[in-house]
Amino acid sequence: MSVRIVSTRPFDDQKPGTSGLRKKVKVFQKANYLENFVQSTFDAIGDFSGQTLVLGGDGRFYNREAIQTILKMAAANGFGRVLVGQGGILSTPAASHVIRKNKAYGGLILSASHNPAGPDEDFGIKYNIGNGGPAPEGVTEAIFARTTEISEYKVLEASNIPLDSVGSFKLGDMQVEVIDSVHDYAELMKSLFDFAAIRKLLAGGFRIKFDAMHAVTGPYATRILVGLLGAPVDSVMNCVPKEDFGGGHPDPNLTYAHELVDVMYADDAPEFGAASDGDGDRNMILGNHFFVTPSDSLAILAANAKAAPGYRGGIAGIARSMPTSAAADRVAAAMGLSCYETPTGWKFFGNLMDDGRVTLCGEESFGTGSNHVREKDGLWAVLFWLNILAVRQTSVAAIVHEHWKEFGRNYYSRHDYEGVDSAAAEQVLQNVRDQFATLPGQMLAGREVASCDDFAYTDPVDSSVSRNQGVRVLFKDGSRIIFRLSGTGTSGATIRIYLESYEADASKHDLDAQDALAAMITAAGEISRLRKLTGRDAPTVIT
Ligand code: VG1
Ligand code: CO
Repeated sequence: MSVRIVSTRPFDDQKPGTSGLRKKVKVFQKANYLENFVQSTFDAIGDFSGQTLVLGGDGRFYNREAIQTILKMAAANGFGRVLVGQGGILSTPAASHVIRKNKAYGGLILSASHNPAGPDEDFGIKYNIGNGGPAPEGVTEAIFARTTEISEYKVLEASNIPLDSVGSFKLGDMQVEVIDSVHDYAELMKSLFDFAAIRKLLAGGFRIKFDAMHAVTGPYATRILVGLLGAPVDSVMNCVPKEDFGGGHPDPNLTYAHELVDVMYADDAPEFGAASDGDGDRNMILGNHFFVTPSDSLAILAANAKAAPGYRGGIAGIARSMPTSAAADRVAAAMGLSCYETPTGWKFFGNLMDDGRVTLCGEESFGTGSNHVREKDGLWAVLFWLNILAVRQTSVAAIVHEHWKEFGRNYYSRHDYEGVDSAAAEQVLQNVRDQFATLPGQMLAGREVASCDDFAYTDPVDSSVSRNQGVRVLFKDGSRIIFRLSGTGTSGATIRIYLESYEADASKHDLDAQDALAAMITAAGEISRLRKLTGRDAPTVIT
Protein backbone atom coordinates (compact mmCIF):
# COMPACT_ATOMS: atom_id res chain seq x y z
CA MET A 1 0.00 0.00 0.00
CA SER A 2 1.47 3.34 -0.96
CA VAL A 3 0.67 6.94 -0.17
CA ARG A 4 -0.43 8.96 -3.14
CA ILE A 5 0.06 12.71 -3.18
CA VAL A 6 -2.65 14.33 -5.27
CA SER A 7 -2.39 17.91 -6.45
CA THR A 8 -5.48 20.05 -6.04
CA ARG A 9 -6.71 23.63 -6.11
CA PRO A 10 -8.57 25.53 -3.40
CA PHE A 11 -12.36 25.89 -3.37
CA ASP A 12 -13.57 29.30 -2.24
CA ASP A 13 -16.60 28.11 -0.27
CA GLN A 14 -15.22 25.91 2.52
CA LYS A 15 -15.82 28.22 5.46
CA PRO A 16 -17.37 26.26 8.37
CA GLY A 17 -20.64 27.71 9.71
CA THR A 18 -22.39 27.39 13.08
CA SER A 19 -21.68 23.65 13.08
CA GLY A 20 -19.10 22.59 10.51
CA LEU A 21 -19.18 22.67 6.71
CA ARG A 22 -22.60 21.94 5.21
CA LYS A 23 -23.24 21.76 1.48
CA LYS A 24 -25.37 19.92 -1.00
CA VAL A 25 -24.23 16.31 -1.56
CA LYS A 26 -23.57 17.27 -5.19
CA VAL A 27 -21.03 19.84 -4.00
CA PHE A 28 -19.27 17.31 -1.77
CA GLN A 29 -19.18 14.90 -4.71
CA LYS A 30 -17.13 17.32 -6.84
CA ALA A 31 -13.64 15.98 -7.46
CA ASN A 32 -11.36 16.74 -4.48
CA TYR A 33 -14.01 18.73 -2.56
CA LEU A 34 -14.22 16.44 0.48
CA GLU A 35 -10.51 15.62 0.26
CA ASN A 36 -9.53 19.31 0.29
CA PHE A 37 -11.53 19.97 3.43
CA VAL A 38 -10.25 16.90 5.24
CA GLN A 39 -6.62 17.61 4.31
CA SER A 40 -7.04 21.27 5.34
CA THR A 41 -8.37 20.07 8.68
CA PHE A 42 -5.46 17.69 9.15
CA ASP A 43 -3.02 20.45 8.18
CA ALA A 44 -4.55 22.90 10.66
CA ILE A 45 -4.93 20.84 13.83
CA GLY A 46 -1.36 20.20 14.89
CA ASP A 47 0.72 17.08 15.42
CA PHE A 48 -1.45 13.98 15.67
CA SER A 49 1.05 11.39 14.48
CA GLY A 50 0.37 8.04 16.07
CA GLN A 51 -2.77 9.39 17.77
CA THR A 52 -6.42 8.32 17.65
CA LEU A 53 -9.16 9.82 15.48
CA VAL A 54 -12.88 9.09 15.98
CA LEU A 55 -15.01 8.87 12.84
CA GLY A 56 -18.72 8.40 12.29
CA GLY A 57 -21.84 10.05 11.03
CA ASP A 58 -25.61 10.21 11.03
CA GLY A 59 -25.93 7.57 8.29
CA ARG A 60 -27.15 9.91 5.60
CA PHE A 61 -26.45 9.44 1.91
CA TYR A 62 -22.69 9.73 1.14
CA ASN A 63 -21.75 8.82 4.74
CA ARG A 64 -20.19 5.48 3.83
CA GLU A 65 -18.30 6.79 0.84
CA ALA A 66 -16.91 9.73 2.81
CA ILE A 67 -15.81 7.42 5.62
CA GLN A 68 -13.76 5.23 3.27
CA THR A 69 -12.04 8.30 1.82
CA ILE A 70 -11.32 9.78 5.26
CA LEU A 71 -9.93 6.47 6.57
CA LYS A 72 -7.43 6.32 3.72
CA MET A 73 -6.48 9.99 4.21
CA ALA A 74 -6.08 9.52 7.97
CA ALA A 75 -3.73 6.59 7.31
CA ALA A 76 -1.71 8.57 4.78
CA ASN A 77 -1.43 11.52 7.15
CA GLY A 78 -0.06 9.50 10.06
CA PHE A 79 -2.90 8.82 12.51
CA GLY A 80 -2.12 5.73 14.59
CA ARG A 81 -5.68 4.54 14.99
CA VAL A 82 -9.22 5.37 13.89
CA LEU A 83 -12.29 4.32 15.85
CA VAL A 84 -15.23 4.19 13.47
CA GLY A 85 -18.84 3.45 14.36
CA GLN A 86 -20.34 0.22 12.98
CA GLY A 87 -21.98 0.87 9.64
CA GLY A 88 -20.41 4.32 9.81
CA ILE A 89 -22.96 5.28 12.48
CA LEU A 90 -22.19 7.49 15.46
CA SER A 91 -24.63 10.03 16.81
CA THR A 92 -23.04 13.40 17.53
CA PRO A 93 -23.20 12.97 21.34
CA ALA A 94 -21.94 9.37 21.10
CA ALA A 95 -18.99 10.54 18.98
CA SER A 96 -18.23 13.18 21.59
CA HIS A 97 -18.21 10.51 24.28
CA VAL A 98 -16.01 8.11 22.29
CA ILE A 99 -13.46 10.90 21.74
CA ARG A 100 -13.35 11.64 25.47
CA LYS A 101 -13.35 8.06 26.67
CA ASN A 102 -10.50 7.03 24.38
CA LYS A 103 -8.51 10.25 24.80
CA ALA A 104 -8.57 10.65 21.04
CA TYR A 105 -6.80 13.57 19.41
CA GLY A 106 -10.14 14.56 17.86
CA GLY A 107 -12.96 13.35 15.67
CA LEU A 108 -14.67 13.93 12.35
CA ILE A 109 -18.46 13.84 12.48
CA LEU A 110 -20.29 13.50 9.19
CA SER A 111 -23.66 15.14 9.46
CA ALA A 112 -25.83 17.99 8.31
CA SER A 113 -27.96 17.46 11.42
CA HIS A 114 -31.64 18.09 10.74
CA ASN A 115 -31.16 19.12 7.10
CA PRO A 116 -32.80 16.66 4.68
CA ALA A 117 -30.64 13.88 3.21
CA GLY A 118 -30.32 12.10 -0.12
CA PRO A 119 -28.46 12.58 -3.42
CA ASP A 120 -30.03 16.02 -3.98
CA GLU A 121 -29.98 17.15 -0.37
CA ASP A 122 -27.33 18.00 2.22
CA PHE A 123 -24.13 16.55 3.63
CA GLY A 124 -21.78 17.97 6.24
CA ILE A 125 -18.56 17.44 8.10
CA LYS A 126 -17.21 18.90 11.29
CA TYR A 127 -14.09 18.51 13.36
CA ASN A 128 -14.26 18.01 17.13
CA ILE A 129 -11.25 18.52 19.37
CA GLY A 130 -9.88 16.27 22.10
CA ASN A 131 -12.36 17.46 24.74
CA GLY A 132 -15.08 15.94 22.54
CA GLY A 133 -16.58 19.29 21.57
CA PRO A 134 -16.87 21.21 18.30
CA ALA A 135 -13.66 22.95 17.31
CA PRO A 136 -13.61 26.50 18.67
CA GLU A 137 -13.55 29.45 16.27
CA GLY A 138 -9.74 29.74 16.34
CA VAL A 139 -9.49 26.21 14.95
CA THR A 140 -12.28 26.52 12.37
CA GLU A 141 -10.66 29.75 11.14
CA ALA A 142 -7.31 27.99 10.77
CA ILE A 143 -9.02 25.18 8.81
CA PHE A 144 -10.74 27.70 6.57
CA ALA A 145 -7.48 29.61 6.00
CA ARG A 146 -5.84 26.36 4.91
CA THR A 147 -8.68 25.59 2.44
CA THR A 148 -7.85 28.81 0.60
CA GLU A 149 -4.25 27.82 -0.10
CA ILE A 150 -4.22 24.02 -0.25
CA SER A 151 -2.30 22.52 -3.17
CA GLU A 152 -2.15 18.79 -2.43
CA TYR A 153 -3.60 16.04 -0.29
CA LYS A 154 -2.43 12.61 0.83
CA VAL A 155 -4.35 9.39 0.49
CA LEU A 156 -3.41 5.76 0.93
CA GLU A 157 -4.01 3.50 -2.03
CA ALA A 158 -5.92 0.69 -0.42
CA SER A 159 -9.20 -1.15 -0.63
CA ASN A 160 -12.26 -0.30 1.44
CA ILE A 161 -12.65 -1.43 5.04
CA PRO A 162 -15.77 -3.52 5.82
CA LEU A 163 -17.85 -1.40 8.18
CA ASP A 164 -20.82 -3.62 8.89
CA SER A 165 -19.49 -5.68 11.75
CA VAL A 166 -17.31 -4.90 14.71
CA GLY A 167 -13.66 -5.74 14.07
CA SER A 168 -10.05 -4.62 13.75
CA PHE A 169 -8.26 -3.93 10.50
CA LYS A 170 -4.95 -2.55 9.28
CA LEU A 171 -4.78 0.28 6.78
CA GLY A 172 -1.08 0.77 6.07
CA ASP A 173 0.46 1.37 9.50
CA MET A 174 -2.83 2.59 10.93
CA GLN A 175 -5.22 0.50 13.01
CA VAL A 176 -8.95 0.74 12.18
CA GLU A 177 -11.36 -0.40 14.85
CA VAL A 178 -15.01 -0.71 13.91
CA ILE A 179 -16.81 -0.26 17.24
CA ASP A 180 -20.35 -0.85 18.47
CA SER A 181 -22.07 2.51 17.89
CA VAL A 182 -24.26 2.35 21.01
CA HIS A 183 -22.46 0.43 23.77
CA ASP A 184 -20.26 3.12 25.35
CA TYR A 185 -22.99 5.73 25.11
CA ALA A 186 -25.53 3.45 26.80
CA GLU A 187 -23.07 2.79 29.64
CA LEU A 188 -22.64 6.53 30.10
CA MET A 189 -26.41 7.04 30.31
CA LYS A 190 -26.65 4.27 32.92
CA SER A 191 -24.08 6.10 35.04
CA LEU A 192 -26.11 9.35 35.01
CA PHE A 193 -29.72 8.27 35.43
CA ASP A 194 -31.74 6.04 37.72
CA PHE A 195 -32.55 3.28 35.24
CA ALA A 196 -34.30 1.19 37.92
CA ALA A 197 -36.71 4.03 38.73
CA ILE A 198 -37.44 4.68 35.04
CA ARG A 199 -37.96 0.96 34.41
CA LYS A 200 -40.44 0.87 37.28
CA LEU A 201 -42.27 3.92 35.92
CA LEU A 202 -42.60 2.32 32.49
CA ALA A 203 -43.63 -1.04 33.94
CA GLY A 204 -46.38 0.75 35.87
CA GLY A 205 -48.18 1.70 32.65
CA PHE A 206 -46.63 5.12 31.99
CA ARG A 207 -46.68 5.21 28.19
CA ILE A 208 -44.04 6.88 26.07
CA LYS A 209 -43.47 7.46 22.36
CA PHE A 210 -40.07 8.27 20.90
CA ASP A 211 -39.67 9.30 17.25
CA ALA A 212 -36.17 8.88 15.78
CA MET A 213 -37.40 10.41 12.52
CA HIS A 214 -35.61 7.70 10.44
CA ALA A 215 -32.29 9.11 11.58
CA VAL A 216 -29.32 8.19 13.74
CA THR A 217 -30.96 7.93 17.17
CA GLY A 218 -32.97 4.84 16.19
CA PRO A 219 -30.44 2.22 17.31
CA TYR A 220 -29.68 4.18 20.49
CA ALA A 221 -33.32 4.62 21.45
CA THR A 222 -34.18 1.02 20.69
CA ARG A 223 -31.29 -0.38 22.73
CA ILE A 224 -31.80 1.98 25.69
CA LEU A 225 -35.55 2.61 25.90
CA VAL A 226 -36.76 -0.83 24.80
CA GLY A 227 -33.74 -3.01 25.59
CA LEU A 228 -32.53 -1.60 28.89
CA LEU A 229 -35.61 0.16 30.24
CA GLY A 230 -38.24 -2.32 29.13
CA ALA A 231 -40.50 0.06 27.21
CA PRO A 232 -42.87 -1.83 24.87
CA VAL A 233 -41.55 -2.15 21.31
CA ASP A 234 -44.19 0.23 19.96
CA SER A 235 -42.84 2.98 22.24
CA VAL A 236 -40.34 3.83 19.52
CA MET A 237 -41.08 4.79 15.94
CA ASN A 238 -39.07 5.42 12.76
CA CYS A 239 -36.08 3.81 14.43
CA VAL A 240 -34.27 2.32 11.44
CA PRO A 241 -31.84 4.93 10.06
CA LYS A 242 -32.36 5.55 6.36
CA GLU A 243 -29.96 7.22 3.96
CA ASP A 244 -32.62 9.76 3.01
CA PHE A 245 -34.27 9.95 6.46
CA GLY A 246 -37.42 8.58 4.84
CA GLY A 247 -37.63 11.67 2.64
CA GLY A 248 -38.36 13.75 5.73
CA HIS A 249 -36.84 16.65 7.55
CA PRO A 250 -35.53 15.23 10.85
CA ASP A 251 -35.94 18.41 12.84
CA PRO A 252 -37.76 17.71 16.11
CA ASN A 253 -40.24 20.56 16.27
CA LEU A 254 -44.01 20.88 16.01
CA THR A 255 -43.86 21.37 12.25
CA TYR A 256 -41.54 18.61 11.11
CA ALA A 257 -42.22 15.99 13.79
CA HIS A 258 -45.93 16.03 12.92
CA GLU A 259 -46.21 12.24 13.04
CA LEU A 260 -45.30 12.28 16.73
CA VAL A 261 -47.36 15.42 17.35
CA ASP A 262 -50.43 13.64 15.96
CA VAL A 263 -49.86 10.80 18.44
CA MET A 264 -49.35 13.13 21.39
CA TYR A 265 -52.45 15.22 20.65
CA ALA A 266 -54.75 12.23 20.00
CA ASP A 267 -57.50 11.20 22.44
CA ASP A 268 -55.53 8.26 23.79
CA ALA A 269 -52.16 10.02 23.78
CA PRO A 270 -49.28 8.58 25.81
CA GLU A 271 -48.01 10.45 28.86
CA PHE A 272 -44.66 11.38 27.35
CA GLY A 273 -43.40 11.96 23.81
CA ALA A 274 -40.02 12.91 22.39
CA ALA A 275 -38.15 13.17 19.11
CA SER A 276 -34.58 13.79 18.10
CA ASP A 277 -32.90 15.12 14.98
CA GLY A 278 -30.75 13.70 12.18
CA ASP A 279 -27.55 13.38 14.22
CA GLY A 280 -29.17 12.83 17.62
CA ASP A 281 -28.14 15.99 19.41
CA ARG A 282 -31.51 17.76 19.47
CA ASN A 283 -34.66 16.84 21.37
CA MET A 284 -38.28 17.84 21.57
CA ILE A 285 -40.21 17.02 24.74
CA LEU A 286 -44.00 16.61 24.73
CA GLY A 287 -46.55 15.64 27.32
CA ASN A 288 -50.09 14.44 26.72
CA HIS A 289 -51.47 17.38 24.65
CA PHE A 290 -48.56 19.51 25.84
CA PHE A 291 -45.40 21.01 24.29
CA VAL A 292 -42.37 21.99 26.37
CA THR A 293 -40.33 24.80 24.82
CA PRO A 294 -36.62 23.99 24.72
CA SER A 295 -35.83 27.10 26.77
CA ASP A 296 -38.24 25.97 29.50
CA SER A 297 -36.85 22.44 29.30
CA LEU A 298 -33.37 23.69 30.16
CA ALA A 299 -34.70 25.67 33.12
CA ILE A 300 -36.75 22.71 34.36
CA LEU A 301 -33.85 20.25 34.08
CA ALA A 302 -31.72 22.68 36.08
CA ALA A 303 -34.36 23.18 38.77
CA ASN A 304 -34.91 19.40 39.09
CA ALA A 305 -31.35 18.24 38.46
CA LYS A 306 -31.04 16.51 41.81
CA ALA A 307 -33.62 13.94 40.76
CA ALA A 308 -30.92 12.29 38.62
CA PRO A 309 -28.07 10.41 40.34
CA GLY A 310 -25.47 11.96 38.00
CA TYR A 311 -26.40 15.45 39.19
CA ARG A 312 -27.30 14.73 42.80
CA GLY A 313 -24.20 16.53 44.01
CA GLY A 314 -25.50 19.75 42.47
CA ILE A 315 -24.66 21.63 39.31
CA ALA A 316 -21.85 24.15 38.92
CA GLY A 317 -23.67 26.65 36.72
CA ILE A 318 -25.82 27.04 33.62
CA ALA A 319 -25.06 28.40 30.17
CA ARG A 320 -27.50 29.26 27.41
CA SER A 321 -27.08 30.73 23.96
CA MET A 322 -28.02 34.38 23.71
CA PRO A 323 -31.32 33.92 21.83
CA THR A 324 -32.47 31.23 24.28
CA SER A 325 -35.04 32.57 26.76
CA ALA A 326 -33.94 33.78 30.16
CA ALA A 327 -36.00 31.12 31.96
CA ALA A 328 -32.79 29.33 33.01
CA ASP A 329 -31.36 32.61 34.37
CA ARG A 330 -34.20 32.73 36.89
CA VAL A 331 -33.42 29.24 38.10
CA ALA A 332 -29.72 30.06 38.33
CA ALA A 333 -30.46 33.19 40.34
CA ALA A 334 -32.73 31.28 42.73
CA MET A 335 -30.16 28.54 43.20
CA GLY A 336 -27.24 30.94 43.55
CA LEU A 337 -25.54 29.60 40.42
CA SER A 338 -23.67 31.50 37.76
CA CYS A 339 -25.33 31.78 34.38
CA TYR A 340 -23.54 32.47 31.09
CA GLU A 341 -24.91 33.87 27.84
CA THR A 342 -22.98 32.70 24.77
CA PRO A 343 -23.34 33.08 21.00
CA THR A 344 -25.37 30.48 19.09
CA GLY A 345 -23.62 27.13 18.58
CA TRP A 346 -22.42 24.47 20.98
CA LYS A 347 -18.74 25.29 20.41
CA PHE A 348 -19.05 28.23 22.81
CA PHE A 349 -19.96 26.01 25.78
CA GLY A 350 -16.82 23.86 25.66
CA ASN A 351 -14.49 26.23 27.53
CA LEU A 352 -17.10 26.89 30.24
CA MET A 353 -17.54 23.15 30.85
CA ASP A 354 -13.82 22.36 30.69
CA ASP A 355 -13.18 25.13 33.20
CA GLY A 356 -15.76 23.70 35.59
CA ARG A 357 -17.97 26.78 35.41
CA VAL A 358 -21.12 25.13 34.10
CA THR A 359 -22.77 21.72 34.18
CA LEU A 360 -25.93 22.26 32.09
CA CYS A 361 -26.16 24.07 28.76
CA GLY A 362 -28.98 24.73 26.36
CA GLU A 363 -30.16 26.39 23.20
CA GLU A 364 -33.64 27.42 22.12
CA SER A 365 -33.15 25.32 18.98
CA PHE A 366 -34.11 22.10 20.77
CA GLY A 367 -30.68 21.49 22.24
CA THR A 368 -29.85 20.62 25.84
CA GLY A 369 -26.84 18.90 27.30
CA SER A 370 -24.36 18.70 30.13
CA ASN A 371 -20.70 18.18 30.85
CA HIS A 372 -21.06 14.39 30.40
CA VAL A 373 -20.05 15.09 26.78
CA ARG A 374 -19.23 18.28 24.87
CA GLU A 375 -22.21 18.26 22.50
CA LYS A 376 -25.90 18.69 23.01
CA ASP A 377 -27.56 15.35 23.56
CA GLY A 378 -31.09 14.42 22.53
CA LEU A 379 -31.53 11.06 24.22
CA TRP A 380 -29.84 12.35 27.38
CA ALA A 381 -32.57 15.00 27.67
CA VAL A 382 -35.25 12.34 27.17
CA LEU A 383 -33.77 10.16 29.93
CA PHE A 384 -33.37 13.16 32.22
CA TRP A 385 -37.07 13.99 31.80
CA LEU A 386 -38.07 10.37 32.39
CA ASN A 387 -35.93 10.30 35.54
CA ILE A 388 -37.63 13.46 36.83
CA LEU A 389 -41.06 12.06 35.98
CA ALA A 390 -40.20 8.81 37.80
CA VAL A 391 -39.24 10.77 40.91
CA ARG A 392 -42.02 13.35 40.86
CA GLN A 393 -44.82 10.97 39.81
CA THR A 394 -46.79 13.65 38.02
CA SER A 395 -47.44 14.75 34.44
CA VAL A 396 -45.22 16.76 32.09
CA ALA A 397 -47.80 19.57 32.00
CA ALA A 398 -47.99 19.71 35.81
CA ILE A 399 -44.22 19.96 36.13
CA VAL A 400 -44.11 22.84 33.66
CA HIS A 401 -47.05 24.69 35.23
CA GLU A 402 -45.57 24.37 38.69
CA HIS A 403 -42.27 25.65 37.34
CA TRP A 404 -43.97 28.74 35.87
CA LYS A 405 -45.79 29.35 39.12
CA GLU A 406 -42.53 29.39 41.02
CA PHE A 407 -40.32 31.25 38.54
CA GLY A 408 -42.77 33.04 36.21
CA ARG A 409 -43.18 32.24 32.52
CA ASN A 410 -40.91 33.46 29.75
CA TYR A 411 -43.21 33.50 26.75
CA TYR A 412 -41.02 32.60 23.83
CA SER A 413 -41.15 31.97 20.09
CA ARG A 414 -38.84 31.86 17.09
CA HIS A 415 -39.99 32.80 13.61
CA ASP A 416 -37.88 31.54 10.71
CA TYR A 417 -38.00 32.89 7.19
CA GLU A 418 -36.19 30.32 5.08
CA GLY A 419 -34.75 30.60 1.58
CA VAL A 420 -34.69 34.40 1.56
CA ASP A 421 -32.50 36.33 -0.88
CA SER A 422 -29.17 36.90 0.96
CA ALA A 423 -28.91 40.63 0.26
CA ALA A 424 -32.51 41.21 1.43
CA ALA A 425 -31.81 39.22 4.60
CA GLU A 426 -28.73 41.32 5.39
CA GLN A 427 -30.79 44.46 4.81
CA VAL A 428 -33.46 43.33 7.27
CA LEU A 429 -30.83 43.25 10.00
CA GLN A 430 -29.26 46.48 8.79
CA ASN A 431 -32.61 48.27 9.02
CA VAL A 432 -32.72 47.47 12.71
CA ARG A 433 -29.07 48.45 13.22
CA ASP A 434 -29.80 51.80 11.59
CA GLN A 435 -32.22 52.53 14.45
CA PHE A 436 -29.83 51.67 17.29
CA ALA A 437 -29.48 55.34 18.20
CA THR A 438 -33.17 56.22 18.04
CA LEU A 439 -34.98 53.18 19.46
CA PRO A 440 -33.90 53.42 23.12
CA GLY A 441 -36.49 55.35 25.10
CA GLN A 442 -39.21 54.72 22.48
CA MET A 443 -42.31 52.67 23.21
CA LEU A 444 -42.62 49.56 21.08
CA ALA A 445 -45.31 46.88 21.56
CA GLY A 446 -46.42 48.79 24.66
CA ARG A 447 -42.97 48.53 26.25
CA GLU A 448 -40.06 50.88 26.56
CA VAL A 449 -36.89 50.00 24.64
CA ALA A 450 -33.88 50.03 26.96
CA SER A 451 -31.01 49.40 24.54
CA CYS A 452 -29.97 47.89 21.22
CA ASP A 453 -26.75 46.24 20.11
CA ASP A 454 -24.96 43.67 17.99
CA PHE A 455 -24.29 40.88 20.46
CA ALA A 456 -20.58 40.32 21.11
CA TYR A 457 -19.13 37.69 23.43
CA THR A 458 -15.83 37.61 25.24
CA ASP A 459 -15.02 34.08 26.35
CA PRO A 460 -14.24 34.32 30.08
CA VAL A 461 -11.75 31.45 29.88
CA ASP A 462 -9.56 32.30 26.89
CA SER A 463 -10.64 35.93 26.31
CA SER A 464 -11.39 35.30 22.62
CA VAL A 465 -13.98 37.70 21.20
CA SER A 466 -16.85 36.81 18.83
CA ARG A 467 -18.70 39.75 17.30
CA ASN A 468 -21.89 40.19 15.28
CA GLN A 469 -23.74 37.31 16.92
CA GLY A 470 -27.23 38.77 16.58
CA VAL A 471 -29.02 42.12 16.51
CA ARG A 472 -30.77 42.76 19.82
CA VAL A 473 -33.58 45.07 20.85
CA LEU A 474 -33.77 44.88 24.64
CA PHE A 475 -36.73 46.23 26.62
CA LYS A 476 -36.85 47.67 30.12
CA ASP A 477 -39.09 44.85 31.36
CA GLY A 478 -36.66 42.16 30.14
CA SER A 479 -38.53 41.45 26.91
CA ARG A 480 -36.35 40.97 23.84
CA ILE A 481 -36.52 40.91 20.05
CA ILE A 482 -33.47 39.38 18.37
CA PHE A 483 -32.63 39.07 14.69
CA ARG A 484 -30.02 36.64 13.39
CA LEU A 485 -29.08 34.92 10.17
CA SER A 486 -28.69 31.16 10.22
CA GLY A 487 -25.21 29.71 9.83
CA THR A 488 -26.28 26.16 8.95
CA GLY A 489 -28.35 26.51 5.77
CA THR A 490 -27.14 25.46 2.33
CA SER A 491 -29.27 27.61 0.03
CA GLY A 492 -30.20 31.30 0.31
CA ALA A 493 -30.46 32.90 3.73
CA THR A 494 -32.63 32.11 6.72
CA ILE A 495 -33.72 34.99 8.95
CA ARG A 496 -34.46 34.01 12.53
CA ILE A 497 -36.49 36.33 14.74
CA TYR A 498 -36.49 35.42 18.42
CA LEU A 499 -39.22 36.89 20.63
CA GLU A 500 -39.47 36.80 24.38
CA SER A 501 -41.48 38.44 27.14
CA TYR A 502 -41.74 37.64 30.81
CA GLU A 503 -44.97 37.11 32.77
CA ALA A 504 -44.83 36.73 36.54
CA ASP A 505 -48.60 36.50 37.08
CA ALA A 506 -49.68 32.83 37.23
CA SER A 507 -53.22 33.71 36.17
CA LYS A 508 -51.76 34.74 32.79
CA HIS A 509 -49.67 31.65 32.14
CA ASP A 510 -52.12 29.84 29.89
CA LEU A 511 -51.98 31.98 26.79
CA ASP A 512 -50.81 30.67 23.48
CA ALA A 513 -47.26 32.01 22.97
CA GLN A 514 -48.21 33.56 19.60
CA ASP A 515 -51.05 35.48 21.27
CA ALA A 516 -48.94 36.55 24.23
CA LEU A 517 -46.24 37.80 21.87
CA ALA A 518 -48.54 39.26 19.18
CA ALA A 519 -47.58 42.91 19.75
CA MET A 520 -43.88 42.03 19.80
CA ILE A 521 -44.24 40.08 16.54
CA THR A 522 -45.86 43.09 14.86
CA ALA A 523 -43.17 45.41 16.20
CA ALA A 524 -40.40 43.12 14.91
CA GLY A 525 -41.94 43.25 11.42
CA GLU A 526 -42.23 47.03 11.52
CA ILE A 527 -38.74 47.94 12.68
CA SER A 528 -37.08 45.53 10.25
CA ARG A 529 -39.44 46.19 7.32
CA LEU A 530 -39.15 42.49 6.66
CA ARG A 531 -42.31 42.10 4.65
CA LYS A 532 -41.36 44.82 2.16
CA LEU A 533 -37.80 43.55 1.72
CA THR A 534 -38.48 39.84 1.45
CA GLY A 535 -41.99 39.78 0.02
CA ARG A 536 -42.93 37.32 2.77
CA ASP A 537 -45.99 37.82 4.90
CA ALA A 538 -45.60 34.80 7.16
CA PRO A 539 -42.71 32.78 8.59
CA THR A 540 -41.75 29.43 7.04
CA VAL A 541 -41.53 27.77 10.45
CA ILE A 542 -42.68 28.91 13.88
CA THR A 543 -41.23 27.20 16.93
C1 VG1 B 1 -28.79 26.20 14.32
C2 VG1 B 1 -29.34 26.54 15.70
C3 VG1 B 1 -28.21 26.50 16.73
C4 VG1 B 1 -27.53 25.13 16.68
C5 VG1 B 1 -27.07 24.84 15.28
C6 VG1 B 1 -26.49 23.44 15.14
O1 VG1 B 1 -27.84 27.17 13.94
O2 VG1 B 1 -29.97 27.78 15.70
O3 VG1 B 1 -28.74 26.78 18.00
O4 VG1 B 1 -26.43 25.10 17.55
O5 VG1 B 1 -28.16 24.93 14.36
O6 VG1 B 1 -27.39 22.48 15.56
P1 VG1 B 1 -28.19 28.39 12.95
O7 VG1 B 1 -26.88 29.09 12.71
O8 VG1 B 1 -28.80 27.80 11.73
O9 VG1 B 1 -29.17 29.24 13.69
V1 VG1 B 1 -27.45 21.02 14.76
O10 VG1 B 1 -28.46 19.98 15.64
O11 VG1 B 1 -27.97 21.52 13.25
O12 VG1 B 1 -25.87 20.51 14.72
CO1 CO C 1 -28.24 18.10 15.20
